[in-house]
Amino acid sequence: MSDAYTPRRDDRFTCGLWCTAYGGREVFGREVRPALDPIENIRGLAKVGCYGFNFHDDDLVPFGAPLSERDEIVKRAKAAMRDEGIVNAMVTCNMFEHPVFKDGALTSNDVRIRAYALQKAMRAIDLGAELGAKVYVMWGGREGLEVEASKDPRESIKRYREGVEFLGHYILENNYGMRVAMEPKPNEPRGDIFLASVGHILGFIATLDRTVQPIVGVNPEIQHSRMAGLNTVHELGQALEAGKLFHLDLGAQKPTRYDQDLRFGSEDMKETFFIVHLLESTWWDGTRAFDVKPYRQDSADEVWDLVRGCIRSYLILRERAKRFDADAEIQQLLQALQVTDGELGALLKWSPQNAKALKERRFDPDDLARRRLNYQRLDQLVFELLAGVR
Ligand code: GLT
Ligand code: MN
Ligand code: MN
Repeated sequence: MSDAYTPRRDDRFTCGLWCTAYGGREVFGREVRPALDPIENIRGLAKVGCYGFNFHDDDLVPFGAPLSERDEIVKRAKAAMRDEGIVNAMVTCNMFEHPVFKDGALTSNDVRIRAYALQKAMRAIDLGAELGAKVYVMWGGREGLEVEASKDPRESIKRYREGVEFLGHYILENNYGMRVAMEPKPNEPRGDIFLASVGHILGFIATLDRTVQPIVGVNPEIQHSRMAGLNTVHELGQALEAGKLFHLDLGAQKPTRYDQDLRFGSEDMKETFFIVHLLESTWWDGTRAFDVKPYRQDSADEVWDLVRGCIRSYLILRERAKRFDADAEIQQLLQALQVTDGELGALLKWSPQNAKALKERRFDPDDLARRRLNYQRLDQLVFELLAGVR
């Protein structure tokens, strides 16, 4: 049965293979669900309405598999993609699971490990290129520390830069047409992870070499932003304004806890609404990617309900975003907030003459402070719209 909240291909919803394959293993308990075959996983995601899937090298090809097995799996994956009409949108490299990465990959103090990490990453990029991935995500889960004395933070960032520049050049050299999206996270699995927020990554990108810089951007994740107690709408807004939002991981999270990866929409509906509103009202031609985990309590078939729920909640909020834009009272309140004056506005652009004119201008701050903003009404209207009574 289809309704207004049935996904279409051009909605471009995607999901990570690691999400639906998550068996429930965590620090206090082992798997609660049987392993999910990656090819079945790709088919399953297509059936619940995904346009694409995202994967780590090791999600598809088991770690250390010989080349013949890799090629065979790629063949089967391509056949499944063709049959089901699903694409590969994003590839990433697992540089956190194997014990070799226990103290970091690209920022390890051991040059042999940094070299091995680059080799593994290049192979992951090749794999993604073969399947058509447009984005290479770099989540440096192990790039951090618990023992502050163990790493010089300046040296670690230099090493990180060397690694990102190397991989950026590799992508350009091969004409893979891929862009790199770096994913920040404040902590977990490390006590502290380098490049903890969107702002850290934007600052880091500004220091990259000029050849690679245009193809490197950010992959914010709602959960990671909320773990740090930040405002995700503002993080996304700044990345968008900088032209650096290359991917984003949608999910839900209670603030300042471990990475919960809850179903999109299941926490903080208002912030989630403004995320959807921002994406829908801006230039955004990327995918709508979910990075979520089933509950440990879910049975094997319920992992598909997780993805269905994410998609449906996004589409419901998108419909609410349209209503917000069409709501006469809300729009009138928003318009009234903007005070414009062409002559004064022109003075705000720097020039020595404008500086002189501004210094001489007379203002009445008490009068300016008296303006009524109507924020009680505005926020109440947003609540009523989201609660479905408007
Ligand atoms: C891991 C992490 C995610 C990253 C994935 C990509 S793996 O599940 O928690 O946020 O996006 O490496
Ligand atoms: Mn993520
Ligand atoms: Mn997460």
